[in-house]
Amino acid sequence: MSAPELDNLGSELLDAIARASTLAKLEEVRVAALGKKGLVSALMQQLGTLPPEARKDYGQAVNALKTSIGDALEAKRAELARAATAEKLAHERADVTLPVREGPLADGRIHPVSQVTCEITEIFADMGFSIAEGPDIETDFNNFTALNIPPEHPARQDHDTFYFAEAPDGSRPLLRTHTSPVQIRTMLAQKPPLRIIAPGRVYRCDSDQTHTPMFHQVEGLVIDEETHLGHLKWVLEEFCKAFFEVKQVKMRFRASYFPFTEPSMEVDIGYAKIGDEIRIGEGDQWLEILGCGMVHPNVLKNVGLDPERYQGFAFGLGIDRIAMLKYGMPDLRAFFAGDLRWLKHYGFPPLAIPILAAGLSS
Ligand code: 2U9
Repeated sequence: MSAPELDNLGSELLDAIARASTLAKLEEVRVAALGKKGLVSALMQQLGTLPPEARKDYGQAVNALKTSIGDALEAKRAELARAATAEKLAHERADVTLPVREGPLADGRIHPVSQVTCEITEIFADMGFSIAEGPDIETDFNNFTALNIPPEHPARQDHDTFYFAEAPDGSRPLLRTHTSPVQIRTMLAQKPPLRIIAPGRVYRCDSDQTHTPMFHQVEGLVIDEETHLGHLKWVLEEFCKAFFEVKQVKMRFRASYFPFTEPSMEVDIGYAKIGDEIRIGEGDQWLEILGCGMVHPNVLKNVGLDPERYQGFAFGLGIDRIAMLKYGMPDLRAFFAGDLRWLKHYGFPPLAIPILAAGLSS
């Protein structure tokens, strides 16, 4: 192709570029001109057929054509893209006054058990307790024997334990019936002084209006050299005041029996019933809310602590029950039914994180 012919071709291509009215049409022109099987490639292939002295000029001319077509294509592409944006801006409108669409923060709810567990841990953390956790599947030793409940002890029957099949070594794993094995593990792993609470799921083969086969407990344990009942009473009283968000509480400690504590006590809290509402700290009625005592010397011995040197107190309470009491939820079984209507009604907004200084439930 001669130089004037190349010039002609260049003008035609530039014309085609100028006429392209859409990005798609421009792309067609680009492929026809610069694509692998396009015009410029074909021109380059002719290079070999020319006499050697003509090749340099021809090559330069084709390259110049390629550059000018490339530049024109890019300029046109930018122009068409600008025009497309301008067209969109002219016709599409965003109403910035519309309310923001509600996301998961508006719809999601925290289960009352999670919320109350959080409230309880916040209170004890403030008193210097650490949070301890352990597995749901436990050994017989950690759940019973170490806690002064030997194999033939009648308390084993009270616990309605879910057992797994016997292992080849004759041991029988079980679902923990209380969170006490967490304290056993902690005492075996750490040296006193100890100040821990163990919240978590526990399992008993029991199901009726007021019992579910899985429920939640929090237990506490303090072990030191001079720990006594006075400390226990103070801790529980401070806990009740903080949890029920009242200035005063009336508490009654009744002698009781647990294999793992001696002496053992059940604790009642004073309340008044006004209509359907229960007011803690007022009135003259009593409600049992927790159990406690001084850790039995046998339990200390079982984890290798000298009861002559160390003593401590422990307590346990049911999270589900105390949640029902604080937030006026009448039916325990609804807790685990997975009914979204219930959760919407009784659940907590995700960012209502309990903070003592701000008032737990405010
Ligand atoms: C160790 C030593 C002692 C934990 C204790 C209770 C009393 C208690 C019940 C309350 C209602 C369980 O949820 S509930 O059914 N718990 O009354 N728990 S003392 O004593 C321990 C724990 C661990 C090593």
